[in-house]
Amino acid sequence: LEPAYRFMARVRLPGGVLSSSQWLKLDELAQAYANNTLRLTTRQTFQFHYVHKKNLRALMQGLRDVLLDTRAACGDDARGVMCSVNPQLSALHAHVYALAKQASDHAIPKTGAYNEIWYGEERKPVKGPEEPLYGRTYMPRKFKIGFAVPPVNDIDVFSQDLGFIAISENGVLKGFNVAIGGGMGRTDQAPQTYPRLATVIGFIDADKVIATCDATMEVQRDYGDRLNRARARFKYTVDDKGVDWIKAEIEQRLGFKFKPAQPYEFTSNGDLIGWARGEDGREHCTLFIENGRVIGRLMDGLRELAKIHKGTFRVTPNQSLTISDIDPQDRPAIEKLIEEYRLDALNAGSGLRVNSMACVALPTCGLAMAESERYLPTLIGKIEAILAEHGLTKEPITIRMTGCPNGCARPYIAEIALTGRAPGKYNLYLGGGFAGQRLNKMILENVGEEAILGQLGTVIAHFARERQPDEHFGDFAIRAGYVPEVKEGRFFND
Ligand code: SRM
Ligand code: SF4
Repeated sequence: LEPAYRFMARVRLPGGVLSSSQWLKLDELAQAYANNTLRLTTRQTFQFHYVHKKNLRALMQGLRDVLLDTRAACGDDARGVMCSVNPQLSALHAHVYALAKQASDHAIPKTGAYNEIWYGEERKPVKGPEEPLYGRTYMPRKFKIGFAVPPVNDIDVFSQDLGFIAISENGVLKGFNVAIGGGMGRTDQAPQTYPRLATVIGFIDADKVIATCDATMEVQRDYGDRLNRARARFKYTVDDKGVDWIKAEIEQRLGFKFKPAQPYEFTSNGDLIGWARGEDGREHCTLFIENGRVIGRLMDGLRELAKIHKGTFRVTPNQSLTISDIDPQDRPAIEKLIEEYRLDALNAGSGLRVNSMACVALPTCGLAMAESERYLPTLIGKIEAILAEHGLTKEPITIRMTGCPNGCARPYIAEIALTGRAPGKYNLYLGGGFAGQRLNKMILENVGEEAILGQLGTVIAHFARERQPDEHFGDFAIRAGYVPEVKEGRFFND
């Protein structure tokens, strides 16, 4: 007899793209082996919760039936590769997504151990090194790669260890600006840990993506801190060694130099909610799924939708879902189900709610110190009342909450952020960039709801009175002097 161990399982799903049959299988597995919900994550994939140890193998084998697995979804390796969801740019998106998928397939560990453990396969003889990139010791820590397609920075490219910013001309991909050393995680009371936005170091042609992944990961593999896990992420290697040194080391391994970075512009890091038509005439509908929780009516409706939908689904980097690639003649049937199950009930929510994200936190996350997913919707309701008083209900403002400082909902780039310190207590941050281009800064430490609403009430009233045309809330918080601008991650705790 042993304790009834229960697990979280995270699927690997590059770019968040899946088919209807995959959706139906995930739904079936959630009912059979998890807690009857699916959780869309901030890195465009699915998590199952409360999977009993005795059911883990069956879950993994069920995933295999639809060509899915959980390889490298966790661990000291290249994690789930992200890719912008921008249905309006069909051809460009398809090209960038194909590269993201290729990068994911290339960068995951090659070990046969996964198949032996989960599928019961016999060990196969391996010619040459089993892990050409990872060797016997893997990476010092997790390593995150993402592809953004401007003008939408939905993947928060500056939070990735290695980010690729697509540069295109007339809808045709030219190549990528490369950004290195982003990351969110920090620890309270440990100023040597901090969030950092990735630095753009140059431009590469599209056919150099895989080589750039290899060279950059090798540099982190060889120089990352293997003694102190709290400082083992690439962002600290970049700051400790210096951007120029790291760039030169990557170039040396690549055998060529980066070209100068090309101009680009990001206008938001949110999702394009609602219906959109791609340049190829196909339709896409993005549903705002609050904090990624697919449960009850939503789960039932999406199951029925997957039974008739011939295109794909795309999990967005903001924990929402796009029903993609709909033939215009199939749109009425999809609309009927959306209406019947009220799948888009929250699409018309306030500008704050549709730009919100919360990590899982309690009750399943062992690192949580405060509520997040289960509390943010209520807190938003209270902030919405303040916004309504000032006629700001539709104002798009990003708000993100996490149950601890690890930053799973990428809080340190939100215009308003809360990270948990203890039950009911949070740090409050203001001043992040609306397009994910600037870190925020703590304004209140370890406070409860009353203090949070009091502070936000003051800033929102001031914003309503004195904002400049088109000025975003985060920009205003800095201009009005509530928080100083954080220009570099290493100054985040100053
Ligand atoms: Fe995360 C650990 C959930 C995205 C930074 N994260 C965890 C664990 C596995 C807790 C644990 O280690 O015991 C959480 C599981 C909770 C649960 O009950 O399900 C967890 N992280 C999540 C998800 C599900 C949040 C969500 O609500 O969507 C996201 C799953 C992503 C995925 O599909 O792969 C998730 N985690 C992130 C992100 C955002 C991102 O990658 O874009 C970050 C910040 C970016 C970064 O890595 O810098 C993030 N998670 C962390 C960290 C801090 C890492 C660090 O450098 O300090 C930890 C703790 C750790 O690794 O030691 C962590
Ligand atoms: Fe858990 Fe903290 Fe990540 Fe939230 S931010 S899921 S509380 S590790």
